[in-house]
Amino acid sequence: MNADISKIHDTARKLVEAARLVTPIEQISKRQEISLKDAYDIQLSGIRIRSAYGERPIGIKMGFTSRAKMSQMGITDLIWGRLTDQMMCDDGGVIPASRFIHPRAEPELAFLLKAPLAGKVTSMEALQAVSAIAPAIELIDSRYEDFNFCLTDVIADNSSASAFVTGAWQSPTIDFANLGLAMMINGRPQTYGSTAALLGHPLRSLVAAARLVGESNERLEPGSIVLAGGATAAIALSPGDYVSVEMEQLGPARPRRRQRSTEAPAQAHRPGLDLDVAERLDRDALHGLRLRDRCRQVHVVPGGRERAALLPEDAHVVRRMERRHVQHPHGGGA
Ligand code: OOG
Ligand code: MG
Repeated sequence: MNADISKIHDTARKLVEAARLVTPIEQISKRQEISLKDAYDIQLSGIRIRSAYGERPIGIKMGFTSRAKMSQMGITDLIWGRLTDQMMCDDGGVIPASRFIHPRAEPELAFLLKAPLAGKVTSMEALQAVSAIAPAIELIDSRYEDFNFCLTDVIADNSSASAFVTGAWQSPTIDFANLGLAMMINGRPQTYGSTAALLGHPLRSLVAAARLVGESNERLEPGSIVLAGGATAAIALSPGDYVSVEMEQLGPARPRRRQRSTEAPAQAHRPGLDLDVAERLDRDALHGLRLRDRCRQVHVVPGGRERAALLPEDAHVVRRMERRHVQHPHGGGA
Protein backbone atom coordinates (compact mmCIF):
# COMPACT_ATOMS: atom_id res chain seq x y z
CA MET A 1 0.00 0.00 0.00
CA ASN A 2 1.24 3.48 -0.78
CA ALA A 3 0.38 6.02 1.88
CA ASP A 4 -0.72 9.50 0.86
CA ILE A 5 1.59 12.47 1.05
CA SER A 6 0.17 13.99 4.22
CA LYS A 7 0.47 10.66 6.03
CA ILE A 8 4.08 10.36 4.87
CA HIS A 9 4.82 13.84 6.15
CA ASP A 10 3.03 13.27 9.50
CA THR A 11 4.97 10.09 10.14
CA ALA A 12 8.23 11.78 9.18
CA ARG A 13 7.48 14.62 11.57
CA LYS A 14 6.77 12.16 14.41
CA LEU A 15 10.12 10.50 13.88
CA VAL A 16 12.02 13.78 13.65
CA GLU A 17 10.30 15.02 16.80
CA ALA A 18 11.11 11.75 18.61
CA ALA A 19 14.78 12.41 17.86
CA ARG A 20 14.58 16.08 18.87
CA LEU A 21 12.72 15.33 22.09
CA VAL A 22 14.83 12.22 22.75
CA THR A 23 11.64 10.28 23.36
CA PRO A 24 11.00 6.93 21.69
CA ILE A 25 7.78 6.21 19.81
CA GLU A 26 5.87 3.06 18.96
CA GLN A 27 6.93 1.25 15.79
CA ILE A 28 4.94 2.64 12.89
CA SER A 29 4.40 -0.90 11.55
CA LYS A 30 2.27 -1.64 14.62
CA ARG A 31 -0.46 0.70 13.37
CA GLN A 32 -0.09 0.81 9.63
CA GLU A 33 1.43 -1.33 6.96
CA ILE A 34 3.74 0.66 4.73
CA SER A 35 5.59 -0.26 1.56
CA LEU A 36 9.31 0.01 1.05
CA LYS A 37 8.70 3.06 -1.11
CA ASP A 38 6.61 4.68 1.63
CA ALA A 39 9.43 3.99 4.10
CA TYR A 40 12.03 5.73 1.92
CA ASP A 41 9.56 8.56 1.23
CA ILE A 42 9.14 9.05 5.00
CA GLN A 43 12.93 9.06 5.35
CA LEU A 44 13.26 11.71 2.64
CA SER A 45 10.47 13.77 4.12
CA GLY A 46 12.24 13.60 7.50
CA ILE A 47 15.45 14.89 5.93
CA ARG A 48 13.53 17.77 4.35
CA ILE A 49 12.15 18.68 7.76
CA ARG A 50 15.68 18.55 9.20
CA SER A 51 16.90 20.73 6.32
CA ALA A 52 14.24 23.26 7.23
CA TYR A 53 15.80 23.29 10.72
CA GLY A 54 19.14 24.10 9.10
CA GLU A 55 20.75 20.66 8.73
CA ARG A 56 22.71 19.99 5.56
CA PRO A 57 22.94 16.57 3.86
CA ILE A 58 26.57 15.43 3.65
CA GLY A 59 26.37 11.80 2.61
CA ILE A 60 24.76 8.49 3.32
CA LYS A 61 25.13 5.44 5.51
CA MET A 62 24.65 1.83 4.57
CA GLY A 63 23.05 -0.65 6.94
CA PHE A 64 23.06 -4.42 7.38
CA THR A 65 26.11 -4.94 5.19
CA SER A 66 27.63 -7.47 7.60
CA ARG A 67 26.27 -10.72 8.92
CA ALA A 68 27.04 -9.58 12.44
CA LYS A 69 24.64 -6.65 12.05
CA MET A 70 22.06 -8.71 10.18
CA SER A 71 21.95 -11.34 12.87
CA GLN A 72 21.98 -8.81 15.69
CA MET A 73 18.87 -7.04 14.38
CA GLY A 74 17.24 -9.91 12.46
CA ILE A 75 17.16 -8.02 9.14
CA THR A 76 18.89 -9.28 6.04
CA ASP A 77 18.12 -6.55 3.47
CA LEU A 78 20.59 -3.80 2.75
CA ILE A 79 19.28 -0.38 3.70
CA TRP A 80 20.54 3.16 3.50
CA GLY A 81 20.00 6.39 5.35
CA ARG A 82 21.04 10.01 5.10
CA LEU A 83 23.80 11.78 7.01
CA THR A 84 23.67 15.47 7.86
CA ASP A 85 26.33 17.88 9.07
CA GLN A 86 24.78 17.83 12.55
CA MET A 87 25.51 14.14 12.86
CA MET A 88 29.21 14.57 12.22
CA CYS A 89 31.35 14.73 15.36
CA ASP A 90 34.97 15.70 15.80
CA ASP A 91 37.52 12.94 16.13
CA GLY A 92 38.42 12.82 19.80
CA GLY A 93 35.49 15.07 20.59
CA VAL A 94 32.73 14.84 23.14
CA ILE A 95 29.06 14.51 22.35
CA PRO A 96 26.28 14.91 24.92
CA ALA A 97 24.62 11.67 25.93
CA SER A 98 21.44 13.69 26.30
CA ARG A 99 21.19 13.72 22.50
CA PHE A 100 20.45 10.01 22.40
CA ILE A 101 17.61 7.72 23.43
CA HIS A 102 19.64 4.49 23.57
CA PRO A 103 22.86 4.90 21.59
CA ARG A 104 24.91 2.05 20.24
CA ALA A 105 28.33 2.22 18.61
CA GLU A 106 29.60 0.27 15.64
CA PRO A 107 32.96 0.20 13.88
CA GLU A 108 32.75 1.24 10.24
CA LEU A 109 34.82 2.25 7.25
CA ALA A 110 34.03 5.61 5.62
CA PHE A 111 34.48 6.60 1.98
CA LEU A 112 34.92 10.18 0.82
CA LEU A 113 33.89 10.65 -2.81
CA LYS A 114 35.51 12.86 -5.42
CA ALA A 115 33.14 12.03 -8.28
CA PRO A 116 29.41 11.42 -8.58
CA LEU A 117 28.20 7.86 -8.30
CA ALA A 118 24.76 6.40 -8.99
CA GLY A 119 23.11 3.35 -10.45
CA LYS A 120 24.82 0.21 -11.60
CA VAL A 121 28.57 0.65 -11.23
CA THR A 122 31.44 -1.80 -11.09
CA SER A 123 33.78 -2.07 -8.11
CA MET A 124 36.50 -0.42 -10.16
CA GLU A 125 34.23 2.49 -11.06
CA ALA A 126 33.27 2.83 -7.43
CA LEU A 127 36.92 2.82 -6.39
CA GLN A 128 37.74 5.50 -8.97
CA ALA A 129 35.14 7.75 -7.36
CA VAL A 130 36.78 7.43 -3.93
CA SER A 131 39.18 10.15 -2.87
CA ALA A 132 39.88 8.81 0.63
CA ILE A 133 38.96 6.22 3.23
CA ALA A 134 38.91 6.48 7.01
CA PRO A 135 38.11 4.35 10.03
CA ALA A 136 34.82 5.48 11.50
CA ILE A 137 32.47 4.98 14.39
CA GLU A 138 28.76 5.26 13.86
CA LEU A 139 26.47 5.97 16.81
CA ILE A 140 23.07 4.64 15.91
CA ASP A 141 19.98 5.52 17.91
CA SER A 142 16.62 4.05 17.02
CA ARG A 143 13.67 6.34 17.58
CA TYR A 144 11.55 3.26 18.39
CA GLU A 145 10.88 1.88 21.85
CA ASP A 146 13.34 -0.79 22.97
CA PHE A 147 15.32 -0.44 19.71
CA ASN A 148 12.79 -2.76 18.06
CA PHE A 149 11.84 -2.36 14.41
CA CYS A 150 11.08 -4.15 11.17
CA LEU A 151 12.64 -3.31 7.80
CA THR A 152 10.22 -0.54 6.82
CA ASP A 153 10.28 0.96 10.35
CA VAL A 154 14.03 1.34 10.36
CA ILE A 155 14.19 2.76 6.83
CA ALA A 156 11.54 5.35 7.71
CA ASP A 157 13.62 6.18 10.79
CA ASN A 158 16.57 7.13 8.56
CA SER A 159 18.22 3.80 9.30
CA SER A 160 18.83 4.82 12.94
CA ALA A 161 21.34 7.47 11.80
CA SER A 162 22.27 9.73 14.66
CA ALA A 163 25.97 10.57 14.86
CA PHE A 164 29.31 9.48 13.47
CA VAL A 165 32.98 10.29 13.61
CA THR A 166 35.70 9.61 11.07
CA GLY A 167 39.42 9.25 11.69
CA ALA A 168 42.12 10.72 9.49
CA TRP A 169 41.40 10.32 5.79
CA GLN A 170 43.85 8.03 4.01
CA SER A 171 44.67 7.09 0.46
CA PRO A 172 42.31 4.50 -1.03
CA THR A 173 45.32 2.86 -2.70
CA ILE A 174 45.78 0.87 0.51
CA ASP A 175 44.36 -2.63 0.24
CA PHE A 176 41.42 -2.17 2.59
CA ALA A 177 39.71 -5.46 1.70
CA ASN A 178 40.51 -7.26 4.92
CA LEU A 179 41.78 -4.97 7.64
CA GLY A 180 41.51 -6.23 11.19
CA LEU A 181 39.59 -3.97 13.51
CA ALA A 182 38.68 -3.71 17.15
CA MET A 183 36.19 -1.50 18.93
CA MET A 184 36.99 -0.51 22.48
CA ILE A 185 34.71 0.93 25.12
CA ASN A 186 36.64 2.67 27.86
CA GLY A 187 39.82 1.14 26.45
CA ARG A 188 38.52 -2.40 26.74
CA PRO A 189 38.06 -4.31 23.47
CA GLN A 190 34.43 -5.27 22.95
CA THR A 191 34.31 -6.51 19.37
CA TYR A 192 36.87 -7.71 16.88
CA GLY A 193 36.29 -8.01 13.17
CA SER A 194 37.55 -7.25 9.72
CA THR A 195 36.55 -4.90 6.92
CA ALA A 196 35.99 -8.08 4.91
CA ALA A 197 32.83 -8.53 6.98
CA LEU A 198 31.29 -5.80 4.81
CA LEU A 199 29.81 -7.87 1.98
CA GLY A 200 33.16 -9.58 1.52
CA HIS A 201 34.81 -6.28 0.54
CA PRO A 202 33.85 -2.77 1.66
CA LEU A 203 33.75 -1.61 -1.96
CA ARG A 204 30.70 -3.79 -2.45
CA SER A 205 28.93 -1.63 0.08
CA LEU A 206 29.77 1.43 -2.00
CA VAL A 207 28.56 -0.32 -5.16
CA ALA A 208 25.31 -1.16 -3.36
CA ALA A 209 25.05 2.43 -2.12
CA ALA A 210 25.25 3.73 -5.70
CA ARG A 211 22.60 1.26 -6.80
CA LEU A 212 20.17 1.97 -3.95
CA VAL A 213 20.56 5.74 -4.20
CA GLY A 214 20.08 5.48 -7.98
CA GLU A 215 16.85 3.53 -7.42
CA SER A 216 15.59 6.62 -5.58
CA ASN A 217 16.56 8.78 -8.55
CA GLU A 218 19.30 10.42 -6.54
CA ARG A 219 23.05 10.29 -6.79
CA LEU A 220 26.04 10.36 -4.47
CA GLU A 221 27.67 13.74 -4.92
CA PRO A 222 31.38 14.55 -5.00
CA GLY A 223 32.46 15.47 -1.46
CA SER A 224 29.92 13.18 0.14
CA ILE A 225 30.70 10.61 2.81
CA VAL A 226 29.49 7.02 2.62
CA LEU A 227 29.55 4.91 5.77
CA ALA A 228 29.93 1.31 4.65
CA GLY A 229 28.06 -0.28 7.58
CA GLY A 230 28.91 -1.81 10.93
CA ALA A 231 31.52 -4.55 10.62
CA THR A 232 30.58 -6.08 13.97
CA ALA A 233 27.53 -6.08 16.17
CA ALA A 234 26.73 -2.69 17.70
CA ILE A 235 27.48 -2.13 21.39
CA ALA A 236 25.19 -0.17 23.73
CA LEU A 237 26.74 2.91 25.30
CA SER A 238 26.20 4.59 28.65
CA PRO A 239 26.90 8.20 29.57
CA GLY A 240 30.62 8.70 30.10
CA ASP A 241 31.66 5.82 27.85
CA TYR A 242 34.68 6.30 25.66
CA VAL A 243 34.49 4.57 22.28
CA SER A 244 37.47 4.01 20.06
CA VAL A 245 38.13 1.97 16.96
CA GLU A 246 41.41 0.56 15.87
CA MET A 247 41.81 -0.51 12.28
CA GLU A 248 44.91 -2.14 10.86
CA GLN A 249 46.91 0.16 8.60
CA LEU A 250 44.46 2.96 9.24
CA GLY A 251 46.05 3.04 12.65
CA PRO A 252 45.59 2.05 16.24
CA ALA A 253 43.33 4.28 18.25
CA ARG A 254 45.27 6.54 20.49
CA PRO A 255 42.90 8.14 22.90
CA ARG A 256 44.09 11.63 23.48
CA ARG A 257 45.27 12.52 26.90
CA ARG A 258 42.34 14.18 28.41
CA GLN A 259 41.29 14.40 31.96
CA ARG A 260 38.13 12.42 31.41
CA SER A 261 39.84 9.35 29.98
CA THR A 262 41.82 8.90 33.21
CA GLU A 263 38.72 8.88 35.36
CA ALA A 264 36.45 5.91 35.90
CA PRO A 265 33.76 6.60 33.31
CA ALA A 266 31.35 3.87 34.39
CA GLN A 267 30.84 5.45 37.78
CA ALA A 268 31.15 9.01 36.67
CA HIS A 269 27.69 9.37 35.03
CA ARG A 270 28.69 12.52 33.29
CA PRO A 271 26.55 13.60 30.40
CA GLY A 272 29.13 12.98 27.72
CA LEU A 273 30.24 10.29 25.34
CA ASP A 274 33.82 10.50 24.20
CA LEU A 275 34.68 9.43 20.72
CA ASP A 276 38.03 8.68 19.31
CA VAL A 277 39.34 7.03 16.20
CA ALA A 278 42.73 6.29 14.88
CA GLU A 279 44.96 8.74 13.16
CA ARG A 280 47.98 6.72 12.23
CA LEU A 281 48.74 5.10 8.92
CA ASP A 282 51.51 2.74 7.99
CA ARG A 283 52.20 4.35 4.68
CA ASP A 284 54.24 1.46 3.34
CA ALA A 285 51.16 -0.71 2.89
CA LEU A 286 50.11 -0.32 -0.72
CA HIS A 287 48.45 -3.23 -2.45
CA GLY A 288 46.07 -3.86 -5.33
CA LEU A 289 42.37 -4.36 -5.17
CA ARG A 290 41.14 -7.71 -3.93
CA LEU A 291 37.59 -8.99 -4.05
CA ARG A 292 36.18 -12.02 -2.36
CA ASP A 293 32.91 -13.76 -2.87
CA ARG A 294 32.79 -16.64 -0.46
CA CYS A 295 30.11 -17.08 2.12
CA ARG A 296 30.76 -15.83 5.63
CA GLN A 297 29.45 -16.77 9.02
CA VAL A 298 29.09 -15.11 12.33
CA HIS A 299 30.54 -16.66 15.46
CA VAL A 300 29.75 -15.71 18.98
CA VAL A 301 32.76 -16.61 21.05
CA PRO A 302 32.82 -17.43 24.76
CA GLY A 303 32.72 -14.31 26.84
CA GLY A 304 30.03 -12.80 24.65
CA ARG A 305 32.27 -11.11 22.13
CA GLU A 306 30.90 -11.20 18.69
CA ARG A 307 33.15 -11.90 15.77
CA ALA A 308 32.00 -10.77 12.41
CA ALA A 309 32.36 -12.83 9.53
CA LEU A 310 35.00 -15.14 9.06
CA LEU A 311 36.85 -16.80 6.27
CA PRO A 312 39.98 -18.61 7.44
CA GLU A 313 42.19 -15.67 6.54
CA ASP A 314 39.80 -13.29 8.25
CA ALA A 315 39.91 -15.40 11.37
CA HIS A 316 43.64 -14.97 11.15
CA VAL A 317 43.27 -11.21 10.91
CA VAL A 318 40.90 -11.15 13.85
CA ARG A 319 43.23 -13.32 15.94
CA ARG A 320 46.03 -10.92 15.10
CA MET A 321 43.96 -8.07 16.49
CA GLU A 322 43.10 -10.07 19.59
CA ARG A 323 46.76 -10.92 20.16
CA ARG A 324 47.70 -7.30 19.75
CA HIS A 325 45.29 -6.38 22.49
CA VAL A 326 46.55 -9.09 24.80
CA GLN A 327 50.04 -7.66 24.34
CA HIS A 328 48.92 -4.03 24.43
CA PRO A 329 45.75 -4.03 26.48
CA HIS A 330 45.29 -0.29 26.14
CA GLY A 331 45.04 -0.22 22.38
CA GLY A 332 48.67 0.75 21.91
CA GLY A 333 50.76 -1.30 19.57
CA ALA A 334 52.37 1.81 18.18
C1 OOG B 1 19.95 0.03 11.79
C2 OOG B 1 21.15 0.65 11.18
C3 OOG B 1 22.13 -0.36 10.67
C4 OOG B 1 24.58 -0.73 10.11
O1 OOG B 1 25.73 -0.27 10.10
O2 OOG B 1 24.33 -1.89 9.81
C5 OOG B 1 23.50 0.18 10.53
C6 OOG B 1 20.19 -0.38 13.22
O3 OOG B 1 20.87 -1.38 13.47
O4 OOG B 1 19.65 0.29 14.10
O5 OOG B 1 23.78 1.32 10.78
MG1 MG C 1 25.96 1.68 10.86
